[in-house]
Amino acid sequence: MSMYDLIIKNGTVATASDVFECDIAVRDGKIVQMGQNLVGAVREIDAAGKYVLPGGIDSHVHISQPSGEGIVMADDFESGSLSALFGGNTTVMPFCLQERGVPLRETLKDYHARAEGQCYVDVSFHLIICDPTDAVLGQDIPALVADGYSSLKVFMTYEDLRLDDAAILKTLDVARKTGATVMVHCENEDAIRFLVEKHELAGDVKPLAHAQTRPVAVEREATHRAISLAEIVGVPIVIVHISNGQAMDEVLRGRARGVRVLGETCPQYLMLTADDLDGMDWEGAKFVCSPPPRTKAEQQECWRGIETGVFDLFSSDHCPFRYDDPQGKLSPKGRSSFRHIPNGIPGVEVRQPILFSEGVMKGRIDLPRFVALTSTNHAKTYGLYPRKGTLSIGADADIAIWDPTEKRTIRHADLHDGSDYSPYEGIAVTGWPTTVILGGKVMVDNGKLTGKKGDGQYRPASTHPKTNCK
Ligand code: DUC
Ligand code: ZN
Ligand code: ZN
Repeated sequence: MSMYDLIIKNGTVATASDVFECDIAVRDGKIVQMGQNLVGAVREIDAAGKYVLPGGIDSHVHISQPSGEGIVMADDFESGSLSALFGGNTTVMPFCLQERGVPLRETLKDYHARAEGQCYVDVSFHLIICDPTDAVLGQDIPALVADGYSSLKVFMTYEDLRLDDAAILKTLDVARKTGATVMVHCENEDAIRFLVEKHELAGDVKPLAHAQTRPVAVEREATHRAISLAEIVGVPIVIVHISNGQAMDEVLRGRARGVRVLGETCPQYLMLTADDLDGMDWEGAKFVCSPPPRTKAEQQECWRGIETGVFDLFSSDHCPFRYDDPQGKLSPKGRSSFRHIPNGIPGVEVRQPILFSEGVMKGRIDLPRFVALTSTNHAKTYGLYPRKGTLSIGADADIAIWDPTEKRTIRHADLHDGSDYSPYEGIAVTGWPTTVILGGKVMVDNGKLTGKKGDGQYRPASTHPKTNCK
């Protein structure tokens, strides 16, 4: 009888701290041995010439989320998680959007029902809090945090989602008491509305106006305010999808004052610019997301943040809509003004290949930093570590085997999400996760799907440890 279910041999293994040559043995879904010349498995994978990394954790994805009248998100849990898997991920963290007047637990039940039996990767949920009533703050959130929903997202923009400062303070205070982690979308809604009205009055309704009405100052001011509110309450905070150097500077200033601020950025802020929103006809709608992509100079700033540690997290903010679809970017209302174009772009499958190619292969970051930014820090920040996010004895055998020589040009036709385009179409990358293992099961074997939907499981998140990411 074999001692192990699987041994991955001869690979170069990387964690967030080290790179070393070793074999990894797996039994009953867990890593049970790491060492030289391991033998005795039902199956062996020869990873010579490959990198063996923790499976990616994308802690910022939107799947099957209600998106406004007549608009339908392009991914359900089946397509969204399949796309994540082919991009080398083994866990995703989508959002459960609170509905006004509906108990959070009821809404969560709906999301679980939609995810159950459909997923190709493991799933853990964040809660979007848009109506923090006394009952929600006093009873629902504490009970849900204890049950494994330990991260909350709040918005400073979007008319129907935004919280005012008083509500943000109260939500942060509940997080302080319960050990929950709060993610904040930082854009000043009043400033945006002021600018939107001006553009519409002038008849300027094209997609590019989306970027012009959400300038850097809108994000910088809100970032400063969110960090100040966290400082006042005395609680850590995650600033999500940071797009520019001035918002990064607010993160650094907060840290210098002793506030525990984590920063996240996304591929769109490294690879796209506002000019992409200025496409012919309405093509610019394909790039409408918030905060918007900025300038080449701001891309360089974001690279600085990747390289120097301003950013702890690199997530996709995968929020897919179809382009050529009346329920997507080209809805009748979306065609009437930039203001109605659904915000969000797909990216869960290309997040890691883009950072690997542009970051590791071009020498901007090393492999441990890549692993930290794409996996380990997500697990640490959101209560999944050390079960997930690393390669160590006792951890889930969630592993991505990367071929650093694989060259691909990103084409939506080759991707697995439910959208009909990729904002990254035509970008050439070197390196791809060709084999992906979830809980010891080979889900993608040399580029071929071998797992099935339902192999991915729900994983509750804890509030501890709140380990420092860097
Ligand atoms: N902005 C968000 O706040 N969420 C999803 C997508 C986007 O562009
Ligand atoms: Zn957001
Ligand atoms: Zn988002």
